[in-house]
Amino acid sequence: MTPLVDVYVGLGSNLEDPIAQVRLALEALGTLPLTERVAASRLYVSRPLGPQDQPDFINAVAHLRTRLSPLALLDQLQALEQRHGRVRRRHWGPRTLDLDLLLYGDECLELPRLRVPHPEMTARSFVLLPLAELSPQLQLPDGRPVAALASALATSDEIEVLPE
Ligand code: A4P
Ligand code: MG
Repeated sequence: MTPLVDVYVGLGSNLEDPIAQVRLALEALGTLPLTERVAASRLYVSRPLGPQDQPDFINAVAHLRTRLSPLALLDQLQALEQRHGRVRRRHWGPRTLDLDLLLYGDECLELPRLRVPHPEMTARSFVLLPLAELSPQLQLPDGRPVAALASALATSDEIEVLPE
């Protein structure tokens, strides 16, 4: 049987009650086949990266352990996006739910449908802050520590933890 692999999934929403979208999706990630949810970060609110004429985003990161292959996991994530009414409109535009596979163990994949580690993650405080919160000792496959990358990027005015 395929071994259990530690994976991290980034969640983002800025349409149709984004807080509820992200909370529901965090629950749903724990019900994927051959997958357990280890932990979920707090919710973060930030200004949109990309076009500014759209609402603020709610973001979070989930830590999962899975026996699914990378592409089988991506299929599950995309099916979950569809169940949340995801409509693909413009690139970097508003969305009800965006699920990005950030890390799949220590694997580096450059497939037509899947690039892991997620190529934008090291530039995004809304990914690095929740990731460092979940796993302060985590390193990228190239050895860079996530916590150091997060503190290099973090500025308190562009991203905040959502009060519980
Ligand atoms: N794909 C390749 N690698 C991956 C991966 N590691 N995880 C492919 C998930 N998908 C991956 O995705 C396009 C294709 O990427 C998929 O078909 C998949 O096979 P998409 O979500 O349909 O397209 P998109 O929304 O146009 O682009 P993308 O790249 O998902 O956008 P991003 O990079 O996720 O950015 N601002 C804030 N504050 N917070 C946000 O969460 N998100 C975005 C979207 C923009 N601004 C934001 C936020
Ligand atoms: Mg995406």
